[in-house]
Amino acid sequence: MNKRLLLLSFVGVLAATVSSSTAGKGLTNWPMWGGSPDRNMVSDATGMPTTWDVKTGKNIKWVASLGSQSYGNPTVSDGVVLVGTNNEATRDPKQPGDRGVVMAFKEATGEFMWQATFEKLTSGRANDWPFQGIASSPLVLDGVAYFVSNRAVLMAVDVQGFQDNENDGPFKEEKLTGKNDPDILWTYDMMEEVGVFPHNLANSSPNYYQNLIYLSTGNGQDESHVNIPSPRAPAIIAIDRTTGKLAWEDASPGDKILHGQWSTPSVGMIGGVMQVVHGQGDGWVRGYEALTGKKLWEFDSNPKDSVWPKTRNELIATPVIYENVVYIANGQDPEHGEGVGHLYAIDATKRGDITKSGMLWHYDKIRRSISTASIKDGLIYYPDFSGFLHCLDVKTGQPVWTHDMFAAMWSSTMVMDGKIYLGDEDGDVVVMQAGREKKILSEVNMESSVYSTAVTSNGVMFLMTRNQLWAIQEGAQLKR
Ligand SMILES: [Ca+2]
Ligand SMILES: [Ca+2]
Repeated sequence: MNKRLLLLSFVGVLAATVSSSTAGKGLTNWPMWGGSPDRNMVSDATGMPTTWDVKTGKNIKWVASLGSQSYGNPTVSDGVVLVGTNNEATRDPKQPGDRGVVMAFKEATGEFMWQATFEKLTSGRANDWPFQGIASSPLVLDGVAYFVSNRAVLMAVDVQGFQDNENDGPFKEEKLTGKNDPDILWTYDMMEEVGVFPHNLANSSPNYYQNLIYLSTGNGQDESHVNIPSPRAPAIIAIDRTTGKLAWEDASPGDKILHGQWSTPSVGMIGGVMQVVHGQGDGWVRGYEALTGKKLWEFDSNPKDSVWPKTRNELIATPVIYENVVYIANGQDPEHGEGVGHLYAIDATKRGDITKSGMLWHYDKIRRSISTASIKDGLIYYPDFSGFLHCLDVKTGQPVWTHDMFAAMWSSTMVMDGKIYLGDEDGDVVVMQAGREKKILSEVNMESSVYSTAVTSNGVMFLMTRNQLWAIQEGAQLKR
């Protein structure tokens, strides 16, 4: 390749990276958690329905059955929808019992394509909690799906499985090679390779920049909730997606991990530097130079006088990167219930300990939150675990309005088509008008808890409940 071509292809890489996070998001695919590396929960899709009905099938295109608990948010790419669930809707009697499962469906019809199932770790619930399935939302890049199994293994699999009639490599030793089985390319076992001790479940949704895949490891305490078996194991790793080898790692939380590590990394250009931003188990948010892993800054999300677990929180939400600023709220494992929370805007162009110097604003009227922000037209929308949706001015952090859903929220808003979509534990999905004026357009009950966030592709909204995957489209009619 001559120099000019090399330069052109480099510009091409930059252009692709920029376009993935700006115009056209959610129009023809939704290839990762958040739809783009910055994880901002917005879509450019238009013509989205304001209402639909799961009983009559109005505005429903198709529905697919999942296991009994589904936490791996849908991603859509290459005509395939991928979700993480458990094995309670056993599709293959030869793969019985409690397992983590990634299922693949045809985007157009909902027809089941293939599944990857994983037995539970023999070390038990300290590392791999029963019936939680797979809580990683797959990343699809160049026809390859990357996700973290319940066994804390990063999997690289062919998004078309064996339905392309080809066993793709380098890995070709699959025991199951039927048309409904997964075609594995390579794997990376975080427990074996870097000594990670996942607390309850490794759940990271992979992110990327150029050739690197970024993951939270899930390293944490053992069942005593005092001891940290692997304090030197990394909190975050980067894996080269061509070789499947470790590129860099960082273990900054060390023995200060409060509990587990379930936040997932974001990637974006901040102050001219491509950064990976990660909420870690000691309650600090950290930023790294994407290609080298060099730590650039760190920010403590807890007041200095806070005490775990009453007032000191961990970070489960995903940071959102928007115009050089990082937005994230802290919170706790849903099992810990409700409590005080904190939402921040962090100037990530600063360096070192930026807890003071990088704090643009701090909003302390939010409760514990595990949700991720939507930022659109000067406003930030942020749900909390106590059931409130907060709308703030994104520049000042001043509250604009709040809305009470009267049920716990695990999921995040999706802002698109001038509307806000948000589901709760009671199965209610509210559709509100986006903007400074608070207005409810409709509320739909899904007859099952909504723990996931709506995503879009090709004019269709995909919404997962605890046990079903719904394809929702204006004008569609499901025959029941
Ligand atoms: Ca294949
Ligand atoms: Ca293979």
